[in-house]
Amino acid sequence: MNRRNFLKAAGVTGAVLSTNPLLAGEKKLKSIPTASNVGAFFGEVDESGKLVKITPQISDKDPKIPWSEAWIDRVYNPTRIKYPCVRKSYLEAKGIKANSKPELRGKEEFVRVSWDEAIKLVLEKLQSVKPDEIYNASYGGWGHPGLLHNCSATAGRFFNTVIGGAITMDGEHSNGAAGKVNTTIVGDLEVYSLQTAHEVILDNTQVYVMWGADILKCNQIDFKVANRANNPYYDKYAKSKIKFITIDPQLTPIAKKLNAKWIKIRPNTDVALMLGMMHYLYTSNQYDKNFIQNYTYGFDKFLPYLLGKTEDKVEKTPAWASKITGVEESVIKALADTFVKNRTFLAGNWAMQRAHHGEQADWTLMVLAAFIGQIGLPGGGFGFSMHYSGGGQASSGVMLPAGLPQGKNKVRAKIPASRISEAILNPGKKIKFKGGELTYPNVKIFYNVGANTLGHQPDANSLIKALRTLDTVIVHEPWWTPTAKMADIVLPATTTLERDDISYGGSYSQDYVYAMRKVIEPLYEARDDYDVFEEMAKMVGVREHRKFTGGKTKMERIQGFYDRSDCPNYMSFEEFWEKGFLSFTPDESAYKYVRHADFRADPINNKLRTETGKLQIFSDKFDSYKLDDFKGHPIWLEPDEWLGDKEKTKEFPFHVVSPHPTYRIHSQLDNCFVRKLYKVGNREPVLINSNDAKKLGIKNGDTVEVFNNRGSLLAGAVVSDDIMSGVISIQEGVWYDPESLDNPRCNAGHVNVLTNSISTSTMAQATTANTCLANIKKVDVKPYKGIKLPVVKGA
Ligand SMILES: Nc1nc2c(c(=O)[nH]1)N[C@H]1C(S)=C(S)[C@@H](COP(=O)(O)OP(=O)(O)OC[C@H]3O[C@@H](n4cnc5c(=O)[nH]c(N)nc54)[C@H](O)[C@@H]3O)O[C@H]1N2
Ligand SMILES: Nc1nc2c(c(=O)[nH]1)N[C@H]1C(S)=C(S)[C@@H](COP(=O)(O)OP(=O)(O)OC[C@H]3O[C@@H](n4cnc5c(=O)[nH]c(N)nc54)[C@H](O)[C@@H]3O)O[C@H]1N2
Ligand SMILES: [Mo]
Repeated sequence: MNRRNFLKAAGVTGAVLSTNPLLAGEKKLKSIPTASNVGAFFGEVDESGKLVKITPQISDKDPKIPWSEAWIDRVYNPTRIKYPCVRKSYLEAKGIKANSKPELRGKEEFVRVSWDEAIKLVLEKLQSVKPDEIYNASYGGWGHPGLLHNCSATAGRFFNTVIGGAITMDGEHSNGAAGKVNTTIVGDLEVYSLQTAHEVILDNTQVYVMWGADILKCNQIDFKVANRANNPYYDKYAKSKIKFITIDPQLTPIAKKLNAKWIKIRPNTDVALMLGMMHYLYTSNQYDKNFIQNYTYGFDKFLPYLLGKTEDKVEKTPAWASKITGVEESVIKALADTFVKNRTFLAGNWAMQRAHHGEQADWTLMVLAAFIGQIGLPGGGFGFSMHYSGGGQASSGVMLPAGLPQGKNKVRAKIPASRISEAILNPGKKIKFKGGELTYPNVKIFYNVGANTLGHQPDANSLIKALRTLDTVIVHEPWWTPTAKMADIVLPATTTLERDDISYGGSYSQDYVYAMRKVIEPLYEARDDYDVFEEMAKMVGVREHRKFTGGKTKMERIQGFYDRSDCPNYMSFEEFWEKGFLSFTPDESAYKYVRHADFRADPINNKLRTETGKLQIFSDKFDSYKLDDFKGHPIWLEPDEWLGDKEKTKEFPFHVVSPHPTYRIHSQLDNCFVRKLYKVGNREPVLINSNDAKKLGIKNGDTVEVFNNRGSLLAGAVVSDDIMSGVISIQEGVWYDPESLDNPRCNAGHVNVLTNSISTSTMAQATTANTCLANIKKVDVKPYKGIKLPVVKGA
């Protein structure tokens, strides 16, 4: 088959099939290789074209949890959006705000409309406003890891090439605080950088500190295609002589597996703990003077602060740190002794910077690592991504294309991740940001593709309030998520199994390219986001259509991505597409990679990309911003809500942490059978310490209400000794489900009805989901039947 014919065959019918040897006996099933952010697998399809079985590919190193298998339930799920829908009043008012009753968003029924009608309505609306009045709420890329159909890429490309741009988010939820400061401090984001290889850790590390880093749970999925190849390493870790320490308000399963010593820390107080350790290392003369002198800048400007010789006159002693953190003074000293006397690796998490003053967390940890002096030594120093997308795996170093280019956005206005609700409610308001100023734009249209904004945004009730003031809310979604329910116009999207794409994985190992082949035909009236955007581009004009497609078909794009990959084991695209993947082995040297080894070996020629070429304990640039809540060197600042606040804890005595879910990607998979593995009475579990539970008369399995001034939720109690007293933990990502139209209490346990929408500081303006106090009590309520679907008239 020549290339052109092949493209035709694959594009039109998706009919090139391969045989999976594992299924030799089951002749009737067609086996189609594909991949997703929860793993690579073969979709087994019966004669009627129905997906009936999932067989993991060999690259999936731990298919125990039914991550991939869940796709069957997910694609055929009753929560699928079947048709384009428009909110009733919006349709009747033809989208005119004065009559469309925006306050009824999320409360009113929908009406089924044709695709032609829906697309016309969307496009007319977009053309009735200016690009800088449209907020493109497509976020990140957790919806879909394909290079073509990535939701933010398709949406971004549409707005930039066809509409004249749109307002976007500045920063991100994952690393919003660190992301704005780490480059100035060490010349690199660090949070996404290549990590010291597992082999180096196993051979050299004596003490491994999981500084809130959940290296097991968070590594089960991948921003690209998950391989779970970290899991076998953890078996080796468990058998090794490495001494593990976990600093976390809760004892994670991986900490248990690695027999880690558990340091129970009050949430949001890590910076104080680090300062206490540094004070001790300095006064006991154990800090690494050589390292400080040769590899860092600004020690002399930081020291007076550490020793209490600046304005605050507070010496940051271990005793001082103990009062703040709840960690005993002797333990703080012992930890610091252990760190300097052994080859110690500090694995930092991201959750501690997703908190008030989160900018300080990574910075202080890096300065502590500098005091210890092992940065750049095999198995020493720090890493901020050992828990993410397979961090620690050797990298093939193969260059893989970035995906569909978005083009240039002519709209310059952006909204920091934490400020979305406030910005919608206060157009024109000025705030401080990154040392400068930012003016909120005037958002009229909220356009959401591939994000569950009502899921991910802290203080959900303030977001709901804001959304109910807008002119128009448009959502593309495969499923009736809480965000889709809040829309005026809902467009049903295909899932990854209903279209062709290409991706690679894992994010760090970069050792596989995957054909993400279409396994089944689109269900109901679902369309690819790409096709919807292309259709609108066509309606705008020939030029715009050409700009959007670049003159290429989808299949040509996919092959183009493949051809641009710099693959050592290159095979023809046809062969690759048939086989489903292409793999390459990293070089020997990749297994020996030590982060910052180059800098350590030669700090002059391999200087860091910072103001001074060194690690900035002090930054003159930051200092020049003259901010109250962010200074030239790391500092301890009390969080807005924390267990050390005597006043606020009277009413709300528990600190709520909201970690990432064990069996979901955020809100994804909340609608499938996997929920049976962990829900309590059909609701999200809340982890509570056994002594706390006893005092409150709460037993395992009880339904409880968790509440504060921002909102309340119902959850199922899990009484445990794996969480410290005073802290409760509810995973993020539950599908928000208000008890009734007039009662916003969340029946399903969505933690963001409780969380805080204040920002980290006037520097990064990042989100602070982990800075949250609440109270908890046992309640007697009706059983929860599960997600309610909206009424769709005419369906
Ligand atoms: N309390 C609290 N809140 C948090 C966090 C926390 O730690 N605590 N963490 C934050 C972080 S770090 C993140 S990254 C965010 C994540 O926030 P999101 O990225 O918004 O989370 P997801 O639930 O993964 O949302 C992806 C959405 O894309 C949809 N989707 C999948 N495929 C397609 C497709 O092909 N087309 C379309 N149109 N849609 C598709 C899915 O159904 C899903 O609704 O949450 C943040 N929120
Ligand atoms: N299974 C799964 N894995 C994921 C994701 C998912 O949704 N599901 N999401 C991915 C994404 S988008 C991201 S951003 C990363 C998130 O990576 P992280 O933000 O690092 O992960 P979290 O699960 O939020 O938190 C990890 C641990 O931090 C602890 N913690 C909370 N507050 C504090 C604190 O103040 N101090 C200390 N020391 N510890 C604290 C929590 O108790 C938890 O055990 O995970 C990625 N991996
Ligand atoms: Mo994230």
